[in-house]
Amino acid sequence: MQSPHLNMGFVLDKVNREEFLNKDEILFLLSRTDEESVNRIYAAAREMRERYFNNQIFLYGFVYFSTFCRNNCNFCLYRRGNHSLERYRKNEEEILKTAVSLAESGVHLLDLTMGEDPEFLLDRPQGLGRLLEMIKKVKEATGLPLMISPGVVPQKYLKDFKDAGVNWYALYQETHNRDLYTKLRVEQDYDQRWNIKIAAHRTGMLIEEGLLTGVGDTREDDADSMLAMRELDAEQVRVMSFVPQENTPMEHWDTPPRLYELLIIAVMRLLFPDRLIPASLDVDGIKGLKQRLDAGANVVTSIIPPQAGLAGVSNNSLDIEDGNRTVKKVTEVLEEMGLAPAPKKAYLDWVQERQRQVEERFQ
Ligand code: SAM
Ligand code: MD0
Ligand code: SF4
Repeated sequence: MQSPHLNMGFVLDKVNREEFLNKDEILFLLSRTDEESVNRIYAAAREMRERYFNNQIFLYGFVYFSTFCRNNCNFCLYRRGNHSLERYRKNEEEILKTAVSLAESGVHLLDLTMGEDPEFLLDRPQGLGRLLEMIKKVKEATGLPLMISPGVVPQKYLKDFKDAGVNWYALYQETHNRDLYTKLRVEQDYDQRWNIKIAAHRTGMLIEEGLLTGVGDTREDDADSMLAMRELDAEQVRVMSFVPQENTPMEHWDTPPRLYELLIIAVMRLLFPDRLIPASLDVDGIKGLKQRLDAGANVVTSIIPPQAGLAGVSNNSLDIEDGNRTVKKVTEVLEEMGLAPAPKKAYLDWVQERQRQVEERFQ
């Protein structure tokens, strides 16, 4: 039951004073459907973004270097049970070439993402050794902050990642409802996934947490996710709408209307005003960028260079080969909105300061 005393003025005042909302208040915001209320929420989200980031947006280049995966997530194209997929695993030279071209195009960070590919996750020297070498070389060649999305790894790997120059460990729970989690991430332990993020944080990496919407999540689940993100104190938080994938158990599910994803982005901004919140190009391509920024996102993810033979995740090929997922195209959209790519130094400073805080806290 929602508390009857709640109204937009009360909740947005609280947000403006940067008091964290309770679950009822989060649910109140997530339940707004009338245009006027929703627009007020977006406007408040933009105001909060401006308070901490002015008009500056961070751009993330994305290198999905292996589409092999030992897991069988029901929503994902790369699940091991999908035998109709042509998979790839890029070699070091290809990865470096893509990384350098993304760096030259002006991204602020490189996100090295993979399926849980044993070729890179087996104990050293074969698997992990190869992954660490690659990470170090990308760091050396580009000098950019790095994010990795390797899935769940043995805890003893974390320090190696940190020492290799990794700044961010991204790992999304997708939902914080354990029953729903079990249906989505089949045969994967909830606590193991949760705990490795905490361990990564303690090792001194920044962490990204995320939720997937349109997969059977209720508003209450999503409110719980916000509370979990707060508990985790993740530096970057995200939401993506589910996009059905051929030859997967969820292929006949609908993709949800985007209004709800946008509302979640805005509510995240109100709850976590000084954190990073992505607008992913992987869900609706370049045409979906403006609305996500209008909802308060301040990072553009899944920038992918054409002609590198790389795939996205939820939209494997959308906008890639026609060069629509590039810094140039994204910058055009930003400028139309009175926004701009942040100076390189602004992003470096942000990451450095946050990492300093994390290290201080966990020392
Ligand atoms: N394998 C690693 C993992 O699962 O953590 C990293 C890569 S994984 C493909 C990255 C994220 O993509 C998932 O956590 C999920 O949120 C998102 N994703 C996968 N399939 C999706 C789909 N069909 N629609 C929307 N998002 C999807
Ligand atoms: C994205 N496809 O940002 C990427 C991916 C992994 N750290 C990020 C989900 O949309
Ligand atoms: Fe593998 Fe990640 Fe896809 Fe799950 S979401 S099947 S772990 S690539």
